[in-house]
Parts: sequence; structure tokens; C-alpha cells
Amino acid sequence: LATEKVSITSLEAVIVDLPTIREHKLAMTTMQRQTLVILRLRCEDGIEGLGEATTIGGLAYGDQSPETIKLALDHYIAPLVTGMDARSVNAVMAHVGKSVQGNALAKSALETALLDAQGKRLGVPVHALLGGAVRNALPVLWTLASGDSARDIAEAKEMLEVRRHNVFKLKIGKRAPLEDVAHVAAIKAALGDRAQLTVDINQAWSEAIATRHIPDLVDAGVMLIEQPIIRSNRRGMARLTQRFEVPMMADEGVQNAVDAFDYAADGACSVIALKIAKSGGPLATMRTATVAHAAGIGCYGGTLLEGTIGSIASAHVFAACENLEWGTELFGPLLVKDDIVVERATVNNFELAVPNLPGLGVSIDEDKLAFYRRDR
Ligand code: MUC
Ligand code: MG
Repeated sequence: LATEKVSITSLEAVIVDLPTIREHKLAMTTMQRQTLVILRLRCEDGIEGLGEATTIGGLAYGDQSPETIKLALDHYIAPLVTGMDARSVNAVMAHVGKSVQGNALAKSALETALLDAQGKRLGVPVHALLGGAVRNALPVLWTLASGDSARDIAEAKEMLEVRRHNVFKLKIGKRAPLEDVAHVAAIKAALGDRAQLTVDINQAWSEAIATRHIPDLVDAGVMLIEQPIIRSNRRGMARLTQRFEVPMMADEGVQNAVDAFDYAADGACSVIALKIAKSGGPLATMRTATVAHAAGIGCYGGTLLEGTIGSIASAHVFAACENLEWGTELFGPLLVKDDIVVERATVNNFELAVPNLPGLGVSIDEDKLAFYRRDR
């Protein structure tokens, strides 16, 4: 009977190491591989829900690593949720929230897996559980971060040629500001009007350096500036947002709906980067988007470079988010050489199609999972 409880029977968190297609150089780390935490949530009715929690560079990007995510899931979250009704997603998340502070990434994997299971149970895609999609395909940009201007230009030209991406995000902040500005200008000059450019400084600049060099980036043709200064300096973000016409996007500064409220109240950004990992799951991300919407702030579909499971989970959210004005960066599945799913996410004609199958619409390739899992 549909009214009967469906107990959660077990949680399994698996750490997976995947090689990247090239080095990915960010202000805080250089990635040679990507580590995913895949969550398998099993239920009494035989349905399995999938989730993913992934970060960048161990503890370099945030305060949760793959190993601590697995520990939180195995030792703290699994005992709390085992035996609860898998269909009551809000009740499960509220129960976990009472006993587990922070740990948004582990919570995101759990909430994703619950929604995947519930979608499979009801025969509807996850976006339908979020109120329904307002678009069925998402624009996806590509991040140029090889660390070498000539290589980045060749990569971008290739992406334009095959009609995969025509918006590029440049990761800067590692080198001296003037070197970064020259790098950005060289790429824009080589690509011209065929491509749009954004930059992500990942908090690496001081407010003074940002004030000095944002005009240079604008002159070079950058259309959006992401998180130039440290996340704690919300007032500094407000000053930059008010000073410059170029849109200022908050990423690390806005983790969840509460941060979105504070940023909106202070006028501290003009765009918010949503990430299911930061907010703690698809439903939690919808709440962040709702606060942004209420404040008249446009959203951007961000990534922590998840593989297919986490990126498709994000795609369901971004498809359902009305104020997604700035496209997405769900290119994580394309940065890794291989993945642990049967059908990997792909981008064609600059877009990612949002699945319409029950749940996330993604299934695990057991052989690949067995091959790439760290504990094999
Ligand atoms: C971030 O800070 O936006 C997104 C793209 C990329 O290369 O890294 C991420 C994280
Ligand atoms: Mg960012």
C-alpha cells in the first residue's frame, strides 16, 4: 500500500578516485584527479537511491574532505536514518539536522539519494518532486584552467568548433594580478565575439587588489566576476558590487539560504552561485534560490566538480529554478576521463539535457565502480 511506511535499510558511502583529462589549476589547488563520494541508500521496498558528495582538492577548497564526508555518513548519519520512512524526505533531513551540525556535503548526498529513491518509487523525475522543470536543457560553460594561456586558447577553440561550450570561466588568483589580467586579455583577444568570458578568483584577492584590477578585467572583456575576495568579507563584497557595473557573483560567500538572505540584505552581490553541495541538497538549494528570487537576485548553476550523479542531481534543481539567469557550469563529468555510471552526462550544442526518467535517471556501472573504488 502506498500509505505504508518504507523503511531505510542501509547507507553505503563509497570513495571513488577518477583521473582528470588534464591538470586543473585553481587558486587553492591543482587537481590531477577527482575524488567522488557515492552514496547508495537502500530501502525496504527494494529501491535504491543514489547520491554524491564531492569537493575539490581534499581540504583545500572547503572544510569537508571525501574522507570526512564518508565518516559522517557511515558513523553518524546512517544510524540516525536507518529505520526512518524513506518517503518523508523533509522529516529525515530535519532529524539529521538536529544531531549533525554543518556537513552540508554529506547531507546533500543523503537528500539527493532520498529524492532519487522517491522519484523511482513514484515513477517521476526528481525535478517533478521539486515542483517541475521550467526548462528541459541547461547551458553549460567550460572552465579553462590548464595554467597555460596557449593551451587554454586551443582548448576553447576546440570547444567552439564542436559546439560544446561558448562561455568560458577562467580560474585566476594564483599568479600575480597583472599576469592574470594579461592571461585573460590574451584569451579574449584570441576568441573575440565568439565566446563570453567570466573569471573566478576563488577569494584570492584582497579588496584593495580587487578594486584596482576589476576595471582591467572589464577592459579585457570579462562579463562576470566570481568571488574575488574572502567569503567572510561580506561588506567588502557589498562595496565592490556597488562600485562596479560588472555583475559580482557570490560563491563561497553564499553557502545556503541564510547566507543568501544576509547577502541580499546587504546588497553584497548581484548573482548567487547555487550548489547542491553547499546548501545541503536539492530541496535546500531550492530554498537558497527562493531567497535570491525574493530579493531580485539572479542565480547561476554552480558545481564542486561532481561526476555524473551529482551533476545530474544539480541539473534537476537548476531545471526547476525559475531565476537561473546565468546558466550553469555542470561540466564536472567532462573533466574526468571516466565515470562510474552506465551513461555519462554529455553536453551538445552548448546544452545538457535534463533527464525525464524516474528519479535522477542515472544508474551505476558496477564494474566501473568496482574498478575505481578506493577500497577495492
Ligand atoms: C568554484 O569555485 O566555482 C567550479 C568550476 C571549477 O573549475 O571549480 C569550481 C569551483
Ligand atoms: Mg567559484
